[in-house]
Formats: sequence, structure tokens, C-alpha cells
Amino acid sequence: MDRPADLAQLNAAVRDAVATAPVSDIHTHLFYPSHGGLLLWGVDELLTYHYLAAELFTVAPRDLTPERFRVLPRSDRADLVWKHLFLDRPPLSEACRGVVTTLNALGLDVAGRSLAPIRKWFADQNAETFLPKAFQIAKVDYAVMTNNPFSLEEAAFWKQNLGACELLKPALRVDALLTNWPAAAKAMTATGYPAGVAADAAGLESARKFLADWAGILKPVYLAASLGPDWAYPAGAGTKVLDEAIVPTARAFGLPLALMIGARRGVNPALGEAGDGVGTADVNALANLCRRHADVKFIATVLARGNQHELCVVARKFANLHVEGCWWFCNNPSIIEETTRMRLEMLGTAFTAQHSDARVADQVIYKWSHTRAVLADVLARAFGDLFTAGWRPDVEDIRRAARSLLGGAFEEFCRK
Ligand code: FIX
Ligand code: ZN
Repeated sequence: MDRPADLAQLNAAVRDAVATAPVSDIHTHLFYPSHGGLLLWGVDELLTYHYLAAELFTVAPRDLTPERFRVLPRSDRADLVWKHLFLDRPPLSEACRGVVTTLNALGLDVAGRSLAPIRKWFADQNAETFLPKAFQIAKVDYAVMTNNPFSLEEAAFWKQNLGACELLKPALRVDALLTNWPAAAKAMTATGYPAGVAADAAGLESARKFLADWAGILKPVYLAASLGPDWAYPAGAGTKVLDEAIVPTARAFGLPLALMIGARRGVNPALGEAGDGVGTADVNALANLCRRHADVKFIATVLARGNQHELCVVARKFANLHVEGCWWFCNNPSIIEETTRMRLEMLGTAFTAQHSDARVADQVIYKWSHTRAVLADVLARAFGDLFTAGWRPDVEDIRRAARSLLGGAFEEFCRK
């Protein structure tokens, strides 16, 4: 069947293409297995994922405070999440269902409701073999990491040059320079790049050298930062740092700068990394950045559902902007569906539908399984409408569209 003859054949071809296309997962928080405890995997890590920790406190008894929870051993924390979110009530949320999908896909008896045999199975695994196994189940060909050179722990691993893992590609994260210059300056100074508490000419020169050296060490696929909803450009505090350190590095190394916009950090600090929230951003700041630096490529995602439409419009105006992913609080089937549908309507297949944001290797399994299910519906509908309008796509066209949304468009954008 090179060219589906009717809507039923078309529907089957789209579903097959989405189910089988390899995914290039362009934003995760995974690490090389050789980077020790930085790479998280296993059932206790799955259950203590910050999405689930946040949900736990919506139902936990009053005496189970975040402060008490935080100091418990990981397995005790996992037990509490299991009890309150999986046993005491049906695990219907997206993050809970994700655990069920993942364990089930690994062939574990999640319906048996006992963690003991599941933990026993994981105890026989190791990171070196588990990571490829998870990627194989999820049909992920590679994932992009989040590499923070301002973290002394992480930097130490990179300096040991432990060898690359082919499944993972680096991304150079530069948040600290934009959101906490004094802390970034301290970390740079400690490693031989002197900088003071203000982003003056000498400090910016150090930042450029620091980024250039780290770009040399990591050989990243892009530079990245996550920004709050209040991010302004060209008026805000980070403007000088962007214009005189980060963007020049992107330009010099021919790398895109990926911006994730709209995370309101520390809304409830007691919850730690589960305590971040969302705010509506000024997408015009992104348009200003794309216009001012037309020779540099930008990748963007927004956290507020209400910003998604404006982001699509901006992407239609700037060839140097690539839209990607349904980030974090937008990574729910209902929002992925409406967002992906809208993006297809406004951008064709020139965007990346999703990234997993996996912090635990196992999560690539559910994040991609759930996304593929939604994407199959959205793409089947779009191709169906096109067919009805009179176009006759080949199977190859359909495969190319699916791959485009799952990493192909990103690679094309990086190449152009
Ligand atoms: O900034 C980011 O990369 C965010 O994705 C994370 O900080 C966030 O905690 C997360 O894991 C969202 O999925
Ligand atoms: Zn992330």
C-alpha cells in the first residue's frame, strides 16, 4: 500500500507511522550511566518524581508535611506515594497513570499492587543495561540531556572524561547566568573565570570564556535556559547577559538557544522542586529576541496553556524560531491534543510535538507511549481532513510527517 485508497487505509497508515517512528527526545534530565547518581532510574525514583510528590500533598494527612517527607529514605517516600496515590484512591492522574504504563510495559505486575516484587526485579538491573532497554521500549533513538556546568558535582564528572553514551547528547544549560548572576559568578570564579556580583564588562568576558570552554567540553546540540513568566527583552535584567555572553556564544558555535518560558519558581518553597508553578509570559519578548538576532536560531516552548497560540503566531513570523514540546503542566493528553492540533493547523509539520522531560530513565516509556496515542489521533484527523479535501498522501509522506513531529523537524531546523 504505497498510497492509501480510502479513509480506513489512511487511518491505519497514520497510526502505524506514529507508532513505529523513532523518537529523538530533545529535552530530558537524563545523564550518562557513567555519571553515577546523576542518572535516576528504578521504581522508587519513579514514585518520588516531583510531579507525584506535588500530588501527594494534595491528599496527604496534615501531619505528613513536606518537611517530614523530605528527610525520609527514598523507599519510605515511595511507599507513601504508593499508599496515598495508588492504593487509597485510583491512580487516575497523568503522572500516576504514567507509572502504571511504565511498569506494565516492563512486564511487571503493577495490577498486583505490591511493590515488593517490582523492587526485586529492579534490584537485578543496572543503569548500563536499563537505559537502553527503556529507550528501546519507547523507540527513542537518542535523548538530549540538560547539562549544567554551574553545578560542581556535574562539572566534576565531565572533567573526568568518562566517555560518551551514544543514546544521550549534551545540551549546555545557562540558566544561572540569567536568573542568578551572583551564584553563577561565584561558580565561575571558583573554576578560574573571575566575575563579580554585577554583570560588568569583565564578568561578561569571563562568562563568554566559560561558555566557550564548556561548549568545547560538552559539544552540545544547543544552549538552553528556562525563564520565568516575567522575562522581558530587551528591557529586563538578563538582556545584557543574553546580548553580550549567551547569544554571542550561540552565534560563535552555530548553536540554537532553547528557551523554556513561564516557570514560576518556588511558588511553594516547602515543596522543593515540586513547588514551582506557572505564569503567563510575554511572548513578544521572544519575538524581540528573534528579530534582534536574526542570524541566531532559537527554540522555544511555553508553560502557560494560554501562551501556546501566541507562540505559534510568533513562529510563523520568524524562520529562526522552532517551537517544541508540551512542557511539564502542558504534558497532559487533553492539552497535548489541543496544542498539537493547533500547531499543525498553523505550522504544518515544522515543529517538534513533544519532549519527555524525563528525570528518571523509565519515564521515557510512558511519556512517549502517552504522547504517541494522542499524536496518532491528531495526525489521523488532520490527514483525514486533507484526504477529504482531495489530496492523496503516500505512505511515505505520512511516515515523514510522523517523524518530523517526533524529532525530524528539530534536526532539520538545527541543520538549516
Ligand atoms: O527547567 C526545566 O528543564 C524543567 O523541565 C524542570 O525544571 C522541571 O522541574 C521539570 O522537571 C518539568 O518537567
Ligand atoms: Zn526540563
